[in-house]
Amino acid sequence: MTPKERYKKLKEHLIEENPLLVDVIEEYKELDAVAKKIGFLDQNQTYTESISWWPLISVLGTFSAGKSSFINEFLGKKIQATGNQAVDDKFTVICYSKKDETTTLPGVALDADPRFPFYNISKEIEKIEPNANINRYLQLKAVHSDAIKGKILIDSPGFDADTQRDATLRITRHIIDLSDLVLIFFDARHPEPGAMRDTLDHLVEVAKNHADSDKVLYILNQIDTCAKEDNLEEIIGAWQRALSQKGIVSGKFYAIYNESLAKIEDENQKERLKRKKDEDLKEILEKMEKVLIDRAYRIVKNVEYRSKEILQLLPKLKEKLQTFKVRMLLVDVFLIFLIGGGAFYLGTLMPSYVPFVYGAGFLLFLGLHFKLKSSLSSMMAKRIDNTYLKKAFVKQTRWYKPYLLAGNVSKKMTQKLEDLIQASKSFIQKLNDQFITLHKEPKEPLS
Ligand SMILES: Nc1nc2c(ncn2[C@@H]2O[C@H](COP(=O)(O)OP(=O)(O)OP(=O)(O)O)[C@@H](O)[C@H]2O)c(=O)[nH]1
Ligand SMILES: [Mg+2]
Repeated sequence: MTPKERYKKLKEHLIEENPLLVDVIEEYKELDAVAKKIGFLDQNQTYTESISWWPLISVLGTFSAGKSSFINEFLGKKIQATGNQAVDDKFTVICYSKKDETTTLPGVALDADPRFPFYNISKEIEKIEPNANINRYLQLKAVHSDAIKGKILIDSPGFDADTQRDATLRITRHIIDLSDLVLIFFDARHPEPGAMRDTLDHLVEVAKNHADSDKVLYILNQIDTCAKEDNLEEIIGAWQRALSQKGIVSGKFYAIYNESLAKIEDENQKERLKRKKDEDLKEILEKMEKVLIDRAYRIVKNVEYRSKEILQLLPKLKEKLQTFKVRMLLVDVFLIFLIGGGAFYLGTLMPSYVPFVYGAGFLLFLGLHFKLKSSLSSMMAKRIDNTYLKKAFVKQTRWYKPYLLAGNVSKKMTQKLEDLIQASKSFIQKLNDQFITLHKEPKEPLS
């Protein structure tokens, strides 16, 4: 996808799902233009690719824990099959669609959509299974539901047998890395460690070691099943102990159930369980909403971050180019003396060939000049660690570019970057205003 196509597609999706961010695309375009001019980006690159625009919420956990039922409830539509045996054998990526009917697409469709941070998922799968078919592991569902606007949800196959494929684990790991929020579901019918087979251990291990472990929520589902024996506290206790044995001591623990699937006969139990569930579910849903806001801030702040990064790299680039200039000047002076001297000497020996000798000398000079220029450029580039800096240095020292002009970054460009930083700051202000109004407490109804 070319940057132009990407801007266009992003814009189309944002207009539908998150219109607040539409204007940020213009800032990214300007940023891209400056970065391309200096050489920090190639023509086919764009900073819009350096961040994911849709927050990703993944739902993982043991099989039959109620992951798909939770998602259906959240969407207000039954789009995922549910049942008491292992139902899902694929990861389902769920996104918004303005069309009424739900469309299911094969996993490869993810590559063509700028909403997904999955560009490399096929590569990730190919690492383990060279001829793997991505469609075997991933599918995409586009659903018409306001709840999913601006977000991406992933439903996953339940962790069960030890036969779990390596690829599934790899994808899970990749998904945890990419996710803004991870919900790990457990089943109150089997909360004890025995239910956490090897693979689940692995899942918990990955989530636990994640630098950003705040994003993982541990959810004990189907607590309505505790009503019969009235043992909610006991079950929650056993579950938390099992998790703490795995080294998870902090983190967020929730206990919920799906109201439309539960049958609780005892009214007292019903009230008590519902109170617990309502409280916890509210918090989970708030967290799912908050990732949308956090993403918006990150996307806007990224413009500021990238602009500052470029401003910081510019003096370093100039310094490198200055060194390059001085060395090339020395090379040229040396070549002129050597070749000029030689030509002068030959000219005195063969006066009738003077124009020819000087012509040949000039060509020789040009040849050596360009050869040495590219050698010096690649030699110096090799010693530059920062990839952006390296790229810009190589671009500015190409053989055909007049080296005496290299590094002349116009005041206009630095000004543009300063402007972008300011624009990003006022955009943040705009977000603040927006979300403060959204979060305002409703006024007391007049009685
Ligand atoms: N009583 C009760 N049953 C539930 C609840 N949530 C889900 N179920 C039932 O539990 C079974 C499994 O639910 P699913 O939503 O298919 O579970 P899953 O985690 O998606 O399962 P896999 O995709 O197979 O891993 C279904 O029969 C649901 O109807 C709940 O909170 N309470
Ligand atoms: Mg399922």
